[in-house]
Amino acid sequence: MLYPQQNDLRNTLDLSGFWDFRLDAGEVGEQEEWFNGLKASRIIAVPGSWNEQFQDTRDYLGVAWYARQFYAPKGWQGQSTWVRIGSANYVAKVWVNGIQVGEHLGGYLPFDLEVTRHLVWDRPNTIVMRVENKLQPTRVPPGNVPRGPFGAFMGRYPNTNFDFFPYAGLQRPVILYSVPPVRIQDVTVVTEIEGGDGIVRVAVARSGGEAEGRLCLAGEHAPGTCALKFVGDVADLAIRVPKARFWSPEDPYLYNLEIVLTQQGQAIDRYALEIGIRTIAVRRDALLLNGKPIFLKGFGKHEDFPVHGGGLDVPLIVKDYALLKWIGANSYRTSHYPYSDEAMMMADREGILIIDEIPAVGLSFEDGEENIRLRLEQCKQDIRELIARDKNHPSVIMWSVANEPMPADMMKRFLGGGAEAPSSSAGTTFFAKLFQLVRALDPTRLVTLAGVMGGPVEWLAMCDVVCVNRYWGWYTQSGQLDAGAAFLERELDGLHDALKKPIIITEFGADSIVGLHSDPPEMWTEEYQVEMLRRYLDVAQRKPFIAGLHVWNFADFKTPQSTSRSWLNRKGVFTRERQPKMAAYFLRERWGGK
Ligand code: GCB
Repeated sequence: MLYPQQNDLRNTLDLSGFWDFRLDAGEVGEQEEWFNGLKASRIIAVPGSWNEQFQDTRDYLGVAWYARQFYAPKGWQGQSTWVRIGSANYVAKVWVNGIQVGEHLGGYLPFDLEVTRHLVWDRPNTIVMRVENKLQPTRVPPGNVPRGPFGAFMGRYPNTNFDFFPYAGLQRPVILYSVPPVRIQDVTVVTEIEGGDGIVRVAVARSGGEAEGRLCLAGEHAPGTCALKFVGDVADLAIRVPKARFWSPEDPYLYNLEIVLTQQGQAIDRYALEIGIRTIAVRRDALLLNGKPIFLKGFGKHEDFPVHGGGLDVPLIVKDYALLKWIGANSYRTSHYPYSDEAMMMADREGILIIDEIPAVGLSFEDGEENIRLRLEQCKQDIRELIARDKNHPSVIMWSVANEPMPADMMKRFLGGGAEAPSSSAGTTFFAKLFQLVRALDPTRLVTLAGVMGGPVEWLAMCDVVCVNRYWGWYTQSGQLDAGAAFLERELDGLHDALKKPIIITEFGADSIVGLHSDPPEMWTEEYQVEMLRRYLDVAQRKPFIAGLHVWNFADFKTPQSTSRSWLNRKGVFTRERQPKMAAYFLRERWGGK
């Protein structure tokens, strides 16, 4: 799952741009062979969600078809050609020149399909995709959950089991790429620190046949070129970098790693990566980056913007990282799904620490074993794909396997503030499996889940760092900031006594409507938002075991319609258009932003 790269031996062709698009509400497309090309179509932009590009597709969550033509460059003949779909939300089937080449389940993660045999070289090729995004209880994230805690009592439309708009379609680039027949199949980089030295462990997997290879690590005190020795199709190497320059938010220094495969001394494949030498660990109450305590300041975010919806928006990524720096943040969580490759690359370069989350938001355990099993399978697939995609990013320090999974008596516990004995055994088994899988796939990073108010403590006990989302003073103790803060303080002390681990408050915040003011502060005003954040920051400052604070949310974002949301979730400290609210200036002062 290497990100496609252009160099002298590999090629890429970005198929972003205008595609043909057609809704298929009656689901007749396959029968009528739309995979050969679309008639009566309209133009749509890829990447981008279909929901905001037209008025009639805003709430459409069914089947839709995408098609376009492309020439395969003749120079690619003899190579192996693939198509990489960055994200198709939620189910995709893909045809090239009328032949089905693959399908994929799950949004927000890329998949690669080999198309070499199906290409023509002397006329245009046609690529067609059928994408379907129905909200279903067995999907991750789930929707239309019978008796779901949200749909049932809040009446959301669309009926998601989560609090963001279920944007659909081809939301990230579709890239055609070619790689040599004998090639670098995968690269895994793990780093350690010994005294002032860095140890860079590299595993290179090759495929397609025999080849020798070399690796070049360039950067401060890096040793340069080393030979790769393959045993079977894998070459493992440990490189010592004396007096290495360690990657951190203050100094996000990246080394350049280049891997070359050779046959009779000739380069036949090449792949380059930017890597950071760093470690992440927990010791008693502290989160340690490169052996030193680090405090996370940042946000939960969303990929959300007018017109683009959840679609990749590169200027927005640049803008958001500039604002993270401006406000003095050093981290964020990819709530509630994996973000684009581009967002992760920027995090490496800008020195932003990432809690990388799979789309497991709104999980519940009340709808029978079969549904739970199907969601478990999807979560496992998401974990495998996410780790395969993001394992080499120094910015990624923690995997999050879920956001606010809900125990059976969720609403009672939520409103009562917890404390009762939990009825959570189905969830406990479920998460034990996910934690085990993550730790087996990547023992070098930390694992967590973001716990809901009143959620079971035994789920939090599985985490390396305890992450909790808290809204005392908003959803409960509404209008009573001091009562909320007092409750928070008691609860945090209790959690720490019970678990003896560092705690990050991964969500806290209040909605505010720009320009709405009151003194004394009332809910929905900018003052109330500031005062709520102030109280949480003050409580955290008194607790040495608090390892981080992630405000909910970085920016206002679109949600399904409901009585509890005024079109957007307005807990952003920036507006949806990225203008600062009072809360942004407050945080900037507290966090020492530039
Ligand atoms: C939460 C959820 C998040 C919501 C937020 C809110 O606990 O994790 O998805 O948007 O609360 O604003 O209610």
